[in-house]
Amino acid sequence: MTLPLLIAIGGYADVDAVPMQAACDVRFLMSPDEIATLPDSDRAAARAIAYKAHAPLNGAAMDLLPELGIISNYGVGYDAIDVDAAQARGIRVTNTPGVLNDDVADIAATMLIAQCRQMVPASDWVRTGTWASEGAMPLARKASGGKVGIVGLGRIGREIADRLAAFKMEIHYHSRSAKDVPAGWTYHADALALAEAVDFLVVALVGGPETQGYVSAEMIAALGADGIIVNISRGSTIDEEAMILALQTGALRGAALDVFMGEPDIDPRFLALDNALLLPHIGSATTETRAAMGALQRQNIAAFLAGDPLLTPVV
Ligand code: 8YV
Repeated sequence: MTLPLLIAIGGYADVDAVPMQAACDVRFLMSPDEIATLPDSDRAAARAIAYKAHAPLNGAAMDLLPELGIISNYGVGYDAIDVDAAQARGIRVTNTPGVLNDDVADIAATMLIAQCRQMVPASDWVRTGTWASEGAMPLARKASGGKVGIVGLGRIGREIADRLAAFKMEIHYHSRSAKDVPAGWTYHADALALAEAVDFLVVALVGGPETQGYVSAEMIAALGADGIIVNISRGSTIDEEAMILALQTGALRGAALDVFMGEPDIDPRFLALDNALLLPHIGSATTETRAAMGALQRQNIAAFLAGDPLLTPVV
């Protein structure tokens, strides 16, 4: 029996590659640009893409694959995929929601505490011998009891809020509409009003054109010189230029960032900022969660190939 042809784009390790190869005839590529280098016969036969890259996947790439029926994304955020172009061509798109909420929320909450309490500089204080030579570190900023504003109270935003509530923080949030939340949480219809009301902002928006620069220079100014920003969403959701300037000038106390514009080639000015905690997009990066994401990606492809309803369709 001929196996269906699957194009797997991005860095797939054996944990995902082996089960993919059991179900499909797989061509492994690193970026969508390489689709054009496949033999004509492969491009004509390809039924599915398993997508794990962050480079744009646009209509021109889809047009190289006349039998393509599904793009199954490895990740909840699918801003790299031109969903309108896929829909116009009758190509389904799926993502991996739900399975990564806890990991991303764990990272967001701990980034905020770590940034307030200066955990990375404190570790360096010990390792470099500064503790022994100079004594105690400068005092940090209290986290518990602070006012936190969650920008985007979707599935991940809600998990972050629940965790920070356990740190006795006062929860404020902004989203398109008010949500069913515990008593005492405050909804702000206006994002700027949220920034004015809180000490910390945690950004949990979806990426894409609608949220480009959503956390504006004005919001950063409103957060104030003692404010801290955490971002686990996409680099594009914050006006990065304004944030860097605010961090450089002390107009913002600190930032804890797991995502950046142009990652992994991030703006080099970040590297010189000792008030920024920088992580290499590890929100969902645990063995357990990545296994669940890979499984859900493959289940969507299998459902499509079997003609069954997709598990987690975007379109
Ligand atoms: C990435 C993510 O998918 O789910 C998302 O939206 O950003 C991550 O989990 C991960 O970097 C794998 O590409």
